[in-house]
Amino acid sequence: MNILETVRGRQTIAISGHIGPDGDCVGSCLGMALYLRKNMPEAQVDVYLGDFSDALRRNIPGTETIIYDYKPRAEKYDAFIALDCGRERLGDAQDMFDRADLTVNIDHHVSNPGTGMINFVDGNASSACEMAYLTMDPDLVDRETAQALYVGMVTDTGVFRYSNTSERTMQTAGRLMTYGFDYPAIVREVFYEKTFTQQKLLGIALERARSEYGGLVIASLLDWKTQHSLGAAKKDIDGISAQLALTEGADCAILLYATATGEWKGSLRSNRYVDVAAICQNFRGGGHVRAAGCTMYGDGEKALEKLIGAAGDQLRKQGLC
Ligand SMILES: [Mn+2]
Repeated sequence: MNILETVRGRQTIAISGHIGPDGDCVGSCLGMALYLRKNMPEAQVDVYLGDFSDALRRNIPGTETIIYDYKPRAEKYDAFIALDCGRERLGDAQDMFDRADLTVNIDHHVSNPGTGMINFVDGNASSACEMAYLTMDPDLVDRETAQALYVGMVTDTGVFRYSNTSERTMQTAGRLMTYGFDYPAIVREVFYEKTFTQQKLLGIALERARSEYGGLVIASLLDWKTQHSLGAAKKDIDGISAQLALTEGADCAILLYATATGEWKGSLRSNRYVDVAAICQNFRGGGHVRAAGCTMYGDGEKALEKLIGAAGDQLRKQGLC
């Protein structure tokens, strides 16, 4: 697909991605918008997205032009480009998509059959950003567009570590780097950097961590008093269980943390053997086999014991302990 040819002559173009936008979603939408604004200066190009993190805002050029209130800035768009999702995850932008004269869908989710009149969907691509770049003429891409796309590639591949990273991914990323932006800063700020509160909480969770079943299960608990004294919010907890799961020899990580209302939230991760979705389904939760969550009540220590025991049961059944 050549996106300039695809939307040639269209005067009003809307761009949007999925609700709860991540780095790939914001990066692909802004990368596309910056590219079209530069190469189709006569067109009105509007981006509609929900809110996202400050780190993404600082590192993706053009976020100040995003329309967050989803109030349509055109009666009916000549073209609508959906990135990083199909029509069903567009949220409040769905109506604009349905009314547009031309709909284009660029995505990398296997589950998306292609919901536009014109589709460019590849379930093997690392990111919507990788695909967006393939629709562009490299000579017409500028540094800002390249930077926006690079952010999305970094986040969706976990800094080129996940199995979705292909030879083409690395070649595309390498090509983007030639446009000359500060790529070490992007990797640090959008992927590795944590707030001081996040660091303190992680430190406390690690310090209190228990190693069970010969190190196969690592578990920790954060009570409400600890979180409250640090002024911590839900987002400060994110990433702790993933960090626990990086312990050598560990298969399953369990973090149990209290919420303001006195309930407990379990955040579970596993590397190879334990099906954490199955565990969480027994405690008002669910998720994926390798990452899941649940809600528990009563005494925190006892709740943690139950989760540890459930992981142990699975490991025992598989003859691992
Ligand atoms: Mn994506």
